[in-house]
Amino acid sequence: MKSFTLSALSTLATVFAMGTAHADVVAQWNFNSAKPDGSTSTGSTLPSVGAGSLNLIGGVTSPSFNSATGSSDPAASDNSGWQTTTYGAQGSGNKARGLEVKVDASAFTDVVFTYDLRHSNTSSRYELAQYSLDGVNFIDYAVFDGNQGDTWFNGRTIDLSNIAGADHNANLAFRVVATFAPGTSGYLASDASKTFAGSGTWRFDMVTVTATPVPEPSSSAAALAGLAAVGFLASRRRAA
Ligand SMILES: [Ca+2]
Ligand SMILES: [Ca+2]
Repeated sequence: MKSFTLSALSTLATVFAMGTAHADVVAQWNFNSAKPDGSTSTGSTLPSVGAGSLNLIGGVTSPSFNSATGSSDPAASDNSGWQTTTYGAQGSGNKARGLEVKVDASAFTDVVFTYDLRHSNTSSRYELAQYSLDGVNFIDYAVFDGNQGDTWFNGRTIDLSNIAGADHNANLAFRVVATFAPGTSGYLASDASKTFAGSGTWRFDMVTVTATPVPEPSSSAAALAGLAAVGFLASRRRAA
């Protein structure tokens, strides 16, 4: 009986641990109309899940929503992406123009930012992903290569799970900005046969922040109380 009880306790503890280790969506933008309307040229920049802020920076504009067929969005129809343009002229605006996301992750650990991006043929081939722990100062994370025009690059990832200061952070921010070709002072076009143009477009979809929620004190207490009750019953059985 004792070994059975210990085994049961162990199983319960494992279930409890698994229950608190899953990743939640802190904020997500799928850019689709909140209510599908059969048109990919209409959509929304409000979070489709969770809460956070989404902005274009450095003078980038968004003239429209467009079809995001080819992104990782599971929507079977009415799948829109956020079309963005007005990037820097050749040789200007390096690392300054793109998209910015801010979230309150004070109740989370192991924060991961992901997005899908479709480069137009004349848009900047290189995208710099950055993060910020204070919402003001940005740190370069990685340069991603969009080396094909009119092609979706899905699941670009900034993983902050091993970054000191990223857990329980109320001022986390992420940026995806156009950057010069590495080691040069100019942009390259995504399609090697084309000339870069600031009027080229980047189309975003599935801009997502996931993280592991910190257990609520109440749910932890309830789980511990449950374990204590099992232990109490077991001890009664042993005593009987
Ligand atoms: Ca729509
Ligand atoms: Ca979409």
